[in-house]
This record gives sequence, structure tokens and C-alpha cells, in this order.
Amino acid sequence: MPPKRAAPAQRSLFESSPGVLADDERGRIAYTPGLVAPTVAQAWFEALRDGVEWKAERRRMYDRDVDVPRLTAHFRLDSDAGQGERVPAPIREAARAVLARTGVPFTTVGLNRYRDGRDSVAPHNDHLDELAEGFPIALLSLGATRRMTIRAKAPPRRLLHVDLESGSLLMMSYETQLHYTHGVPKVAHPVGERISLAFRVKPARASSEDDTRRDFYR
Ligand SMILES: O=C(O)CCC(=O)C(=O)O
Repeated sequence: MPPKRAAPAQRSLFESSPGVLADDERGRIAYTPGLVAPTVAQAWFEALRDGVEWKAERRRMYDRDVDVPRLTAHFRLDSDAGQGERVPAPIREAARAVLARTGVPFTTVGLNRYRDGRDSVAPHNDHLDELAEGFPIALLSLGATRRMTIRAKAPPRRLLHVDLESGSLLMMSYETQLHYTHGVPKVAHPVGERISLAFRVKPARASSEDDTRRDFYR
């Protein structure tokens, strides 16, 4: 049975206010459980699971093609995006909730669907040239709880394990992408499906691209 919350021993070291997991020159990481009520989170989860056109991708890794171990989708949120595909209502509602909480005008959302414990995302950081300078990343979780591992790239050592509950929001500042990696490891125990909504502000140049760089993270 996975634990329910951020590991307290790690949290207490850096917490200056509830949910703040790190806040210093290497950036700020904050976890907010219950941004969205459980019934709403469950309704959004089901609507997105059943209604989104999920992509199963393959990537070249060294000398062979491998499956990306999760399903993905991507939407632009800026009104002048002119995308043929309509942004699903749960995503528009989620974007409103995240904007109300953060005040950040996110322009894109990348969806990850973890079908079971074999799905994962390898440790990585977002490429800074794919983010508008200074803007954070926000991860809204729906469905089963999965643990995220956040690790400092250089000493002093810092390792955070954050159990991302349905309806929760994890914010990582722009600077954290320089100093930390984050990933969702595979788990051996049975676990239900999870969908994450990764909100980003893309620089104008990158905003027309479809998260291509991100897809290198396996
Ligand atoms: O599923 C998550 O919460 C993490 C997603 C992620 O790391 C990414 O989209 O870059």
C-alpha cells in the first residue's frame, strides 16, 4: 500500500509553510493537496481517460525503438492557438482552477496517462528553452496516487518523495529545472490509472510545437 503523503522526514527539512517542500536559491517546490475536490477530480479523470485521443509513442533510444511507457496528449490553452481540436471541458475547467490558484497564465498542457505501475516517466528536467523565462510548471494529478521522486542534481544532496494524490497540485519554479530532476518511477505493487496535467508557459517560439522535446523523457 503506497504511503499517502510527502514523506514527512524530507518535508520537515525544507518546509517554511505547509506544503512548501523546498524554497531557496535552487528554486521553490510546493505541494497542495485537495486543490480539486475528490468527486470533481474523479469526474475529470474519467472524462479525460475516455474522451482524449491518447498517443502511444515509440522513441529511438540508442540503437533501438522502444515504447514510451505512458500515453500522452497535448493541448494549447491560449485562445488564439487556432488548433483544430477543441480543448476538452475538463481541461478548460482544470486550467481555470490552476490559474485561480497560481495566477500563472499557462499556455499549454501536456497530459500523461499512467495505465498501471509499469508506466512511468524517467528522471528529467524540463528544458529551459521550452519554458517562458521565470514561469513555473504546475502538475495537477487525477486518479491513482503515484510517487514522484525529485532529486537535486548536485550537492547538497536533496531527495524528495512526493505522493501525488488525486486533485493535488505540485508547483516547481523555473529555477528548479536547472537544479533538480523529477520522475515518476515504476512500481511493483498494483496501482490504478493516473492522469497528470502538466501546465507550462511556452515561449512564443516554442508554443506552436507539440512538446516534442519533452517526449524524449522516457
Ligand atoms: O506525471 C507527472 O506528474 C510528471 C509529468 C512530467 O514530469 C512531465 O510531463 O514532464
